[in-house]
Amino acid sequence: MMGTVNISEKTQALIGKEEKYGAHNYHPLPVMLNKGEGVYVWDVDGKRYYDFLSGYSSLNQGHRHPKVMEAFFAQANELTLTSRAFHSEPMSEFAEYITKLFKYDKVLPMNTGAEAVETALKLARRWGYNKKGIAEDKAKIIVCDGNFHGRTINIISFSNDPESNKDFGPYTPGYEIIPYNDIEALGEALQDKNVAGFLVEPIQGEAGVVVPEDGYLAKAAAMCKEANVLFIADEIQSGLARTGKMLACDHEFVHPDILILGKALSAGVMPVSAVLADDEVMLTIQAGEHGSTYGGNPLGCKVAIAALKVLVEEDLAENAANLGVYFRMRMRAINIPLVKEVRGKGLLNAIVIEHSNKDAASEICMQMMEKGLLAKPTHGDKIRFAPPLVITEQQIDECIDIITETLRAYSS
Ligand code: IF1
Repeated sequence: MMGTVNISEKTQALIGKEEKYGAHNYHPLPVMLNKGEGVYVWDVDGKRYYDFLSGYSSLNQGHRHPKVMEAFFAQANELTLTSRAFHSEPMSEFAEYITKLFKYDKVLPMNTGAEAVETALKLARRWGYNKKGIAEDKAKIIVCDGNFHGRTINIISFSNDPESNKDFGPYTPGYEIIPYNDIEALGEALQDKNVAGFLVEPIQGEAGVVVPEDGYLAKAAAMCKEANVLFIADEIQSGLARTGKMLACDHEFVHPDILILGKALSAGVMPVSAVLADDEVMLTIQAGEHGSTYGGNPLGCKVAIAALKVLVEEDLAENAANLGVYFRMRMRAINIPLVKEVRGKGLLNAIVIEHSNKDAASEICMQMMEKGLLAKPTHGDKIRFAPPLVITEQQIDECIDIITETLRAYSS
């Protein structure tokens, strides 16, 4: 059942303004925020909410983490952008810090996740031609159905979600879609000698937090090695402590040939993304062959160093692992038909809603909003729960009570 959600005059007026002057490429919850701190956000009427979306896993360190903000303001007062036409001290520091942390020879910094994915695909193709000897323009990249890697025309060319790619054609060639979590299908696809890379999300976020079976990533990585194909991990959403390890690949001791990071790499402060690889791959791109105006800017580099240090020093992966087990246990204990499945790893979780009303997940999110918790449905019947990783047990208990109360009320 749908209770009426009361929206203040102030919020309505501001929503009206955004609708009038802003593109309609999103359908946000009817909440108007103007402050964030830690696990909380506040609306224009001063109401406090738990943020259970975390900017789609960009705010792993929480809103405005003090150490990240300190780094931001300190650098903002010195130098924000040089372009890569000139060296900058923060870029040198960032390059050393992140490559040593993730054990790669080099990093190529970009801004958005999609730009980093595009960079990884260009590197894979370059490596395919220059190192593997694939004939010009014949390189193929294998991807999985249900993938989400960004919104550029090239990336949506290999999406199988009509919402992402309908009426944006013609599409870029050179991609093959195989079923996710299907090692036989990967084995088949790897027979093709023109395959340069396999691009995969260790856990599919947008598809509704789809966790592959144990061993899938390790087997896939081994098969790629055997077939002389680059294993490319898109850890933009699953990485950076979100799933209970620094990288989701760490759960299976997989070291990707190309690692793609974004989102929480800058703790929700500004766009910073990065591609990491060893020299054999990374040096197939030489001076003037790729870049970006803001890629590797001094401000983003200092923010990213601080953001990564927070993850390490506060051991947020450990907190995500422990509270994730607790969260899924409590969710499963609700045990009502409305909740068909509870799935996830660390603090990247989702429930699958089973109800005759197709808007049930949305209505449940509206009612959780009323009770002070913000979450969004994904792909209709799933609700993703991804709080900042700094959340405490006491806070998550309060959130579980809100979720449980809402689900039980909706069920009755
Ligand atoms: C939207 C989804 C999540 C990502 C992975 C690359 C990117 C993303 C695994 C691109 C971005 C964002 C984009 C945002 C909503 C959100 C999202 F619903 F779109 F799919 F999280 F699941 N790889 N995901 O999750 O990074 O260019 O956005 O920085 O476009 O609506 P970006």
